[in-house]
Amino acid sequence: TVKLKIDNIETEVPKGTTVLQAARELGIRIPTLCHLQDINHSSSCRVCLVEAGPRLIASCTLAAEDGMQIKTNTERVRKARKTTIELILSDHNRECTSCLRSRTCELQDVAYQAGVREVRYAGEKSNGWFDISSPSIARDMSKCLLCGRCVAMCSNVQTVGAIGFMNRGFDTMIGPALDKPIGESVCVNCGQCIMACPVGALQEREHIQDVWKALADPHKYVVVQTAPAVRVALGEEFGMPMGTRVTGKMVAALRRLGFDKVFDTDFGADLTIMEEGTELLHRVETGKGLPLMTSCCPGWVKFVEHFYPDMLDNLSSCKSPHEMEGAMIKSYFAEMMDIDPERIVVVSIMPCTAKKYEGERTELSNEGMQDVDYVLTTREIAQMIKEAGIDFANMRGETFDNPFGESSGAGVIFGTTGGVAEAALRTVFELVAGHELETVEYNAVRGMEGIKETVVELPGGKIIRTAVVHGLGNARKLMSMIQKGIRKYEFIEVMACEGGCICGGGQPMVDAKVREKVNVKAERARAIYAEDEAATIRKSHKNPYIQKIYQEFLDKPNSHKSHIYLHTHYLV
Ligand code: HC0
Ligand code: SF4
Ligand code: SF4
Repeated sequence: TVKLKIDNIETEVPKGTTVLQAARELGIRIPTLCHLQDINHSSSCRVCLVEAGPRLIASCTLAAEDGMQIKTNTERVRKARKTTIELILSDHNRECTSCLRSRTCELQDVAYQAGVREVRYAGEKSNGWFDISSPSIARDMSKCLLCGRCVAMCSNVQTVGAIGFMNRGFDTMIGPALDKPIGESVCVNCGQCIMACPVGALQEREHIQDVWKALADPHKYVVVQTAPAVRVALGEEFGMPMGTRVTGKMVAALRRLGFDKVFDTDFGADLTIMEEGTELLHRVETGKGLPLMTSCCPGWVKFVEHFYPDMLDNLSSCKSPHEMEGAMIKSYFAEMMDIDPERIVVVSIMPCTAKKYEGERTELSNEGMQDVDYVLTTREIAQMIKEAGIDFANMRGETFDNPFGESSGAGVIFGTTGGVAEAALRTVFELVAGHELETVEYNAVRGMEGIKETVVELPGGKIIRTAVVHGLGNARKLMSMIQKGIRKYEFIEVMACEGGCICGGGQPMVDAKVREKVNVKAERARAIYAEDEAATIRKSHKNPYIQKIYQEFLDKPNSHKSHIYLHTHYLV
């Protein structure tokens, strides 16, 4: 350990601790913009200045040393911080009132905390490009601070490297190489760069107006479905504590917005388990196409297309749950209700920006109709609820509509890392055994470790070695071990975002300083598992509406009809 004094308070911290951390532990809040715990340590914004003897120095990269005397609150420090922030603001598009990060903007917060009342410098504005070339991600370069948080996220955590620093000096910018539009880069649309951005420079492509328009059109039959992870995060947008489950309130609010039916994507997840579990058993029996890799995360699918095209056949042919559900809404449900499917508009509420891209993929359509018409993020639906003047926090809970309203606990855990694997094992085991089993929970695939493994022996002796990874950097490590032959598996679950969909690129923003105190992944995952425990049905094949859809429409898993509607093939 080392001993130092910060603002005359003596403290002892482990060697390697930064002055910024040491100060925070003493309850001294040094403002920062570029610092993102465990991800970005570039000291590029220089807002976190402190006095170390005669020097003014950035505290986020300054290692605490024995005998240091640090001052964080002198006239000189306060003035220098203010000047730094004013200089950042001088080159920033300050249309705050109409910015979608108004309220969650960390630059606003830092300027407010520092007491900035004027911007004394008239900066020349840098590149003001608004890039909407991607179906998922919009870049407003007039707001970029060059803090580098998005670059660190995309390169170090996700190992995609779609964006980086370009040029030097005043012309420095962040973007894809050669200043290409992001839609033409290797970006996989995960949106983790948005979650890292402290301001409104990176955003989702908004589709709120399209959905309002559809809702107002009397000729359209507009149905909505909600992903598992949305119900454990949406409350945060309305001031509720992280990890609050708001399923009932969410359903009630959606009904109030005017959707004709409010369905649950968890039903689609149950359907996916039936199809993918059957596919897994088939591959294990024939020994072909192993390991089977999950295909429900469109960020991961695009990652495979770009970086591991020779393993495309290992991806499950199953469409993702919300796409399966969209296909069933426009066929089975349309038939049942005698509605022309061309009139139906399917809106998916997802924690994810990549789902916007997925929704537009032509592989996910049928007879020229997209399975899903619009994808809105958790943040966008919160915006619509606010625009409609709905008092969300005080709503009385309601339940989903059938036939896609009933789901199992297995469907809901899809929202967290390990959930798809656990849900699949619950069903696959019983399909093979032919009788009910006590085991419901598979703890080995739970938790936030980067790579998790479990081995399950099926009745009859076949073995399913399962690996679960989250975060594309971890996925790259796993793929490399598989390609080198160091590891062998039958089944692999990959979610592009660390933590799984609960921490997807469309979820409520969490301030960098909150992330230092709260384990966002763990809080939201706890809520997901609580939702599963509270469910009366815990296994997908026990869902009576799943049994019904096979009896009335699909026949059996992997049937000819399910191949038409529920499966696809990615070719690149
Ligand atoms: Fe997910 Fe999904 S679990 S990808 O993370 O599989 O977005 O929540 O909706 O489709 O069900 C996201 C979350 C989903 C899908 C489901 C899967
Ligand atoms: Fe990188 Fe994901 Fe952002 Fe694309 S969406 S630039 S892959 S972090
Ligand atoms: Fe989207 Fe979930 Fe994949 Fe993240 S992990 S890209 S939220 S599907």
